[in-house]
Amino acid sequence: RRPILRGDYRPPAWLVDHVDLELELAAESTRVLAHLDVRRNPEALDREPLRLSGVELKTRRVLVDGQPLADRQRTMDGESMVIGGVPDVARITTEVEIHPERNTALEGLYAAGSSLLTQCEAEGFRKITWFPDRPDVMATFRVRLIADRARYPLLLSNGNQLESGELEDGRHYAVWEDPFPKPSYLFAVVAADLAVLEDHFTTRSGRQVALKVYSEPVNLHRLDHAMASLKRAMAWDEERWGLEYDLDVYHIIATHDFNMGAMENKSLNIFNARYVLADPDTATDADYEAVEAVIGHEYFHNWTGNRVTCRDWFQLTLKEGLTVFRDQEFTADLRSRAVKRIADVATLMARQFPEDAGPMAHSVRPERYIEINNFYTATVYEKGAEVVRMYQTLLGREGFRRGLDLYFERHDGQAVTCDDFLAAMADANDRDLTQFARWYAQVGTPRLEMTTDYDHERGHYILRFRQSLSAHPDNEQRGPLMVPVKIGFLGPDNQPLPVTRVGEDGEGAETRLLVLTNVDAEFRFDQLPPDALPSVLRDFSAPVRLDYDWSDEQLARLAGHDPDPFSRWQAMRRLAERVLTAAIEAGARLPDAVELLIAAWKAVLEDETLDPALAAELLSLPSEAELAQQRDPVDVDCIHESRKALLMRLSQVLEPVLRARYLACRDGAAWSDSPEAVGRRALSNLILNLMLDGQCEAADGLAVDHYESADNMTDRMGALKALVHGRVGAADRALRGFEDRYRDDPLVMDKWFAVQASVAGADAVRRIEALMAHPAFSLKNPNKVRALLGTFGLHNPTGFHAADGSGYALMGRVIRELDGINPQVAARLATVFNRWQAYGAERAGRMRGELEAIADKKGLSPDVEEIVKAALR
Ligand code: HT7
Ligand code: ZN
Repeated sequence: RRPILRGDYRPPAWLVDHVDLELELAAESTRVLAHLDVRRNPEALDREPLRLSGVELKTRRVLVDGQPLADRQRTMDGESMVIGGVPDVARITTEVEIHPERNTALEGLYAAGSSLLTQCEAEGFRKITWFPDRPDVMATFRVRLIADRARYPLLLSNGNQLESGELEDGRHYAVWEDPFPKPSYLFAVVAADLAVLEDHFTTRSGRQVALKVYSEPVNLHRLDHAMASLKRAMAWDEERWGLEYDLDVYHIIATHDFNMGAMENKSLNIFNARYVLADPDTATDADYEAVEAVIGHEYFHNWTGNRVTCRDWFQLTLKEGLTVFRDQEFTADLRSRAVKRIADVATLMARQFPEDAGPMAHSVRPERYIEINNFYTATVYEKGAEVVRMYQTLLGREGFRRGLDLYFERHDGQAVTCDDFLAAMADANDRDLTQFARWYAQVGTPRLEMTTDYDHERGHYILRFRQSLSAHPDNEQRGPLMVPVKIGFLGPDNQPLPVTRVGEDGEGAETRLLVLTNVDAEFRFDQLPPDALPSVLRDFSAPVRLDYDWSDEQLARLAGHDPDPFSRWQAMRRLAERVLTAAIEAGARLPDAVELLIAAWKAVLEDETLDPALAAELLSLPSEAELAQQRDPVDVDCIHESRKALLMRLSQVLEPVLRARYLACRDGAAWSDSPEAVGRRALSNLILNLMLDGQCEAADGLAVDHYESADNMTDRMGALKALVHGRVGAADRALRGFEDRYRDDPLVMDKWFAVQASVAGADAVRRIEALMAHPAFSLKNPNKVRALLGTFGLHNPTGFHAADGSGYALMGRVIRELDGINPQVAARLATVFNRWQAYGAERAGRMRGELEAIADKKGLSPDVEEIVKAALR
């Protein structure tokens, strides 16, 4: 298959001003009647015939201005129907039949339980009707829905309801109209029998908005947190950015059958139930936070994505990077900014850095794709958010706000590009950001090498930087990036020092921003002692890898005393990585530097003034998967043994301190959603798991008590994980009890699958096979696939990489079968083989064999083919 290239973009030859749709909905067969008011685009480059996309549509008729087409007027070109001889302004009518129940790809119109739902981003609308299905074609929609009233009492589409009423044979209808022109990817329909939680929100300018959150009736009592989150998001968007909601109703629908997290369809968001349903008995604190963040994210898209949308799919980061940045800020403003920043950077490093170093590496604005669904990636989303954050770092909060205001002023109602966003930021601040544009084009994680020096003659402390890009063909012509680097210094007494650049007057601030623009950069500072300790890349001010030769002792000082909490975490991570790397290289023998790490941990554990949630972040070790990323060849078992040895040492040496902190955190532990309680649960569960890893005395009993006394899912899962991963005798009973209690709750069963899928060791493969036969498991459900197979492939290195290749064989089999069911999900799963070459000849050979077997499958989807071929290249 040939890739689609960004450089080949052409404005659409035809525009659609308005769409009238009628859907006669039934699970087996749905009839779709569409009238499109089309006209030639005056800005088109050529006079091309009208081209409509359609996939798996049974076409009944096609009319132009009410007249049937002669055969020669209509030809097929791949997924496109090309219609010649259409007047420059015309009405195109099509009638098609589609089959929601057979749609296991969950894209287009599909059956989810007893509901019918749509998913149109990126290119699902073409599975519903013939249409120029590209985001720069924006139309108003009027939608008439017809269905059996008993099966589908609820009929929803975008915008406002104009009418509804009864029809014969027990059917009913509803008519919806969306006054905002929108691309087809934001279209949505829901036909269902669901319960609703209703509330309302009054916007700053006085608009009364009805808020409706829907789920199956059994889950009605789990919708309050979603509703509260939505109201918080609406208020925050007004306060922080001056952005108000623009319609009279906002719907959120929860479904268990969904390929991704959620979808921002105009006024009719459809959500994976895991990002809607929450109560203390079934949702962990992390789930609560994720619900709030994803509800916020989809709501924020109403401006960044819907009102101003993307011109083409190469610009995806325009809406996703910006909206992730906005949701990160939402959580940071509502909860702990420090903990949120650390968690976001940890995710970036764990998920995006490997993508940047892997076979599918791409820039945040990709240059080419075969299947756009494969580009909803950590690079486009999370690195894209870092790019947006850098604008704010460079321009300041106010400058960034000016830029965003200008962006909306210029582009409301338009489909635009990342260049338009950059131009608004530059123009609103009178800044030349030409060089900054390279962040959209470069591939891989840039490297910054730093050295320090002291000019004794002049008394200058010197920082020197050299930046470099990875050796990717797309980087060959690139010059240096504009890199914002926040720095500070600690004095010999570990106190922050004021930072003054040479030539400046007065006393500088304790954190300063340096802006690198050349490959080599030098910065000189006054009034610093030669032994000042540099703290660099505070707040992770740019998505780069920073190399500097801090000594172990210096890292320990930064971990204990840096005023920037992110930098404390970063230093702690570096120190732990050093200890682990040395251990891996010495056959799982810990180096002397472990003593510094133990001391740093002890200080954190004994610091009662420290937010326990921050303490939990500081005490989290890099995972086996993260350690593997940095190694070639990867010795899976030695990494596992080394990490285990470190956990053992830390927990045994620090046992009294751990136990004391654990008990302090558990004191008065009745469930509350206060940040303080959430932090204490995070820290106590971390310590509990550590004590089991370290086989501390009586830790089993502690875990059983923790499990049995839990009045919330965070503690129940924390203890279950400790028991199961610690292979404690009581684990089986706990697993059975958990299963009995939650067997009818798919979201909680996902946790039950995941906790077992991540148990280390070669026997994991048999366990996974047995769990795949469990009645609650289904390959048709993406959440189940992610919970069991995604966890196994990504978070269970010793199981997945079992020396006999059984993990690979299992995964290969699953991917081939899943490809016929749901290519999008199969393609995601196939990325587990991405670094196959790094695992030594024997394992590499087996993994390559599986990749080849997948590539050879007859009728392989483009989704999986693109991933697998990139890995094999
Ligand atoms: N914008 C949404 C993306 C999305 C999606 C993409 C491809 C296939 C299925 C999908 N479901 C949702 C989600 C978001 O980023 O807000
Ligand atoms: Zn999004």
